[in-house]
Amino acid sequence: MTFRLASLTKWVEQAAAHARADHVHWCDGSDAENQRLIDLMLETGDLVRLNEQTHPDCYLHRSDPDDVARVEHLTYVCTEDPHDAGPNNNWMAPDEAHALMDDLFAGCMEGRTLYVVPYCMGPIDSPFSRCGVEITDSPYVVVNMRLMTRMGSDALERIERDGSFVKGLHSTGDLDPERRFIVHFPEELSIQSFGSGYGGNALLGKKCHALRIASHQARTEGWLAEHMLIVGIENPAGEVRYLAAAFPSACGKTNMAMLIPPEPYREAGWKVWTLGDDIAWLHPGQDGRLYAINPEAGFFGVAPGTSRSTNPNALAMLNKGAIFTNVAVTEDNQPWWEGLDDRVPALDWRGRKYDPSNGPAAHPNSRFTTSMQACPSYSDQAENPDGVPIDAIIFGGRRAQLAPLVLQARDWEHGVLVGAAMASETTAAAAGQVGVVRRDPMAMKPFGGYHFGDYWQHWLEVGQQLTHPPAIFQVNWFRRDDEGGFIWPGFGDNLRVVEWILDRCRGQVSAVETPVGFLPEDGAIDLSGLKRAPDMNALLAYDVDGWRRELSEMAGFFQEFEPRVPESLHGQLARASAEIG
Ligand code: SAT
Ligand code: MN
Repeated sequence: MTFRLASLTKWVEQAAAHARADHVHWCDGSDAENQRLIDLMLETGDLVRLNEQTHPDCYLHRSDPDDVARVEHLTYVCTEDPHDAGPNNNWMAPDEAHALMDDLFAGCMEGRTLYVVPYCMGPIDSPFSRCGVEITDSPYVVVNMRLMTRMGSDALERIERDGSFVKGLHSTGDLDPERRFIVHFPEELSIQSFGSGYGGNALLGKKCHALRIASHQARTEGWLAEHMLIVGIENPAGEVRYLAAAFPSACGKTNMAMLIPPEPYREAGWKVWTLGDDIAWLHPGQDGRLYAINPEAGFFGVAPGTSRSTNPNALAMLNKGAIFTNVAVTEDNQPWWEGLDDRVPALDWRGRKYDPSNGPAAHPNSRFTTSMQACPSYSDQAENPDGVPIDAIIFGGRRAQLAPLVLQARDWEHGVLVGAAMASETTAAAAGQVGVVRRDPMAMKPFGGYHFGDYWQHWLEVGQQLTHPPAIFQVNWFRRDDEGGFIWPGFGDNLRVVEWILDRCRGQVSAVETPVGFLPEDGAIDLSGLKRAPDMNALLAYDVDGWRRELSEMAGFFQEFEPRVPESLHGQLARASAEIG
């Protein structure tokens, strides 16, 4: 490479000098480079080769046992004005954060190689894509970024063309949880992450760039960066409609993104096409519709629970060229996790002889990384630089009670209320207690790069630009009965609900109107072919007292974001409360 952007070269030189890196390596993203890094990690023990017959080119990484999830309490948004970060973020003054991080990075790469990782979020030739460069001392990060983004020479060329990029500086440091910080400077378009090698903390293109920094950029540029899967649903007539769906981490986004239709649907000709499982960048189009691209190029999915019955497409793409993190292995060195099958693993995620008294064999947040192209349901529209038009937006949470299987918002403005008030039980994807209900607006609680009040206002403004806005829905696959069992079968059968959603979008079915939105009429959800009919009365019940409490909790939650909560959200809430009485 002859010419390089001066701002990029200068930043790399400064970072290398400050961290006292032994070598600097500019990544080109080639197969040969990838192989060299893998060989290096096999030597150091950072990777373990898996069974070459059953899983060619697949590797296992065992992380530090204290470094297995995102650390929300150590994640900061550093804006000049603390109010701009909002109560939804931890805030630190930019000067203070720079001083803290400068200290941590000083000399931290002594004896190590510094990798320069140019990447593009989104199709290389899309006007909606945005680039970044991650500096890291972790070869594990490099090989994961190569699967998760368009990484290497093409991205570097685009960066030189664009003249701008998001700066991400990362070091695993000494993996000391006391010296671990993930800090964002949205106003400088930069990220610094120290002390963790885990996915969302270390693969900076993902949550740090494509959500926290991008949501800030999106606000100034008039689009939305969202924690959403993108999926195409093909009906028996061959028409494909696209949906975007937001769920908190570890609530089944990957499964829904590559859903296999249940038997009668498959026979009738329904197909599901995968465009993304985690992040969507949404732009108002010239025609007044909303268009989506997936900024990522790979999946970083939760392994436990993935099986031939729950997600056969995922299993099919995990046989070749996949990286596993913190899963268990069988006697013959195949990756294994709870819910995969009934084999007994030999070693647990820490590499110890498996002993059930130590807990699960695979870490509950163990992950696989694969390229999107390996997915059997990969959509031929995934590389479309213009994105795909979205007919419906779905907000989903994990709630044992109250939230019905599906509900449709009255319109965009009401839909923004539905999204803003989303609640879900916490999962193992973040450090902390699991199973506690918390409000998670638009599933963006951990990922919103600015004040949620401003964010909801921005959603409303984007809606105003759309003459044909997507219809907005709320779903809950996770309702439980008195014995604690799930009432709805979930997984592939979720297509039954999606069919109703698509029918509603096209005005083909009527619905029951309640103060909190539209519910399916009796019998409107097709249950044909189900072995056991679920209790639809329970799943679609409208519990007046429960909703009255819920609305007052929502009002209390919005209080935290005053004075920046948009007037129309108050209006929507007041309308629902008045109708409930
Ligand atoms: O760890 S990640 O942030 O990459 C995945 C997730 O929590 O959704
Ligand atoms: Mn996610």
